Amino acid sequence: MKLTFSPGSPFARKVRIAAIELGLIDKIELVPAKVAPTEPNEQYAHDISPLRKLPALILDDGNVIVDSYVIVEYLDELAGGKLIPKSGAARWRVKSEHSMIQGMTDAMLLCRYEVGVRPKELQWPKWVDDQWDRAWQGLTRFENQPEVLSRPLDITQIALTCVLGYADFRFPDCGWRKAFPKLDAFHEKMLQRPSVKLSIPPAA
Ligand SMILES: N[C@@H](CCC(=O)N[C@@H](CS)C(=O)NCC(=O)O)C(=O)O
Repeated sequence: MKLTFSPGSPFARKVRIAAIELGLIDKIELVPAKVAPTEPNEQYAHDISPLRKLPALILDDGNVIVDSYVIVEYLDELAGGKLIPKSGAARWRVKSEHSMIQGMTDAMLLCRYEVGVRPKELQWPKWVDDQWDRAWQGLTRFENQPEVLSRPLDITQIALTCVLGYADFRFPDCGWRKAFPKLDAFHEKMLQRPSVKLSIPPAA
């Protein structure tokens, strides 16, 4: 299998951490890819995904799985189901938590694109503030859910680690550690895992 990725992508990082935790990383070749808004990558659009987003998992039979959640779900199934509960209330709780963190990560990424990619004269600060508020309110929600932070490893915790790592990477002065001490302690604990440590985004 091949996984398209970039070292700074929080979505690709989630898949990489999951693959390591599931013991599948040796079956996956990491393929660096460059995709960005307003920079058409025709080959990627044609061969991998018309959405031009990474990560994508290219299976040995040529089929492509897109979206980091779907990729993790696929890998989790291959490994016997360790990161996403198989049924019942726990399954829907974890999927829903994960969707919320996915939205928070999307919101941070949109802030990054607005501030770092969009021409200055077209930027809309109120819109950035609104997106940032969604991510921040989401972090507040998880700060107040200590049971999520202390249970056995699952996809919610991996995604939460990745959104916090993305905040460090792109918004190093945002002050999340001071605002969210429980998330800080959780993040420090997660950093003890080799999967988390070796996938930290490089200095921006
Ligand atoms: N829902 C997607 C989001 C993926 C995503 O937004 N990836 C970013 C990189 S971190 C991307 O490919 N951006 C390129 C673009 O939007 O043009 C997932 O979870 O895989």
